[in-house]
Amino acid sequence: NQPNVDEKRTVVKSNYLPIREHIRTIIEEKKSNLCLSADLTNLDEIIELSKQVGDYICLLKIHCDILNDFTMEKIRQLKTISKEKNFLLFEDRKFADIGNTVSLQYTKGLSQICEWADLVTVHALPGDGILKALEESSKEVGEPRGCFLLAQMSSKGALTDEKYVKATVQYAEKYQNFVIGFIAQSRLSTSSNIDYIHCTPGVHINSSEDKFGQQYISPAEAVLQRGADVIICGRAILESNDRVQTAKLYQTEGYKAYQQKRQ
Ligand code: BMP
Repeated sequence: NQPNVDEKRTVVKSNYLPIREHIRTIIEEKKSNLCLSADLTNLDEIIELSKQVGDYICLLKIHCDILNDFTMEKIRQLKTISKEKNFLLFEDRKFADIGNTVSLQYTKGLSQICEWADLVTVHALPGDGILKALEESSKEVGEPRGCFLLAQMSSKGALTDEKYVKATVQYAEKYQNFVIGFIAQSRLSTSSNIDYIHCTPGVHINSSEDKFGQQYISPAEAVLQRGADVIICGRAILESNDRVQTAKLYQTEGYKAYQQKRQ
């Protein structure tokens, strides 16, 4: 006997913190505001890596459409590790279509993202129907789900100008339960007192750019100058000689700045 939607919502209320609060709690408990961007093409490798670095991160971000060996069984294994190690799973899907299509992309197909991803990324470009559709679909699962709206991108030449950012913030305020924060390069001013979580990608200590226009700043700059709560690091860790030690380094650097900012 499957619980109906209302019963599932009761489960959500009784067992889980709202997702924004949950992330803040993880950050404090684990002393980590590091999101590892595990941009690898092999899910088995991500599973192994998550066991090694899971204690040092608050979020694990993946791109499930680059995985050569994606199966629901493997992604459930990753989900189990995320619960054991207390980090949230984040699919960087960058939804950007009309509501009806994104709702299918979110819940159906080979990857059934909504079933396992605590968080996803969404572009505001199509208008706020995209958020209505994703939020509605998210209520079909028995766990809290949320999204980050892409307000500003780290890549050179991004078209996210001031007007676009302003409109994005307005959508976030309209869907404040589902939109838990932003992917951004600066602290965005909002008209409510909601503590939106700001995540900043493009973080690297030893590099300032890549050959395709990615632009990097240091963890301290991301947090203290740009106002990030969470730093997103991919190749800085993945391409290092020792992924575990480097993850610990970014954890330390990121959290030191996070504490400094919140004092
Ligand atoms: P790296 O640290 O290796 O440059 O990877 C950054 C990650 O963050 C990638 O997964 C990319 O898709 C994502 N990202 C980004 O770099 N800039 C943005 O503005 C938004 C992103 O999601």
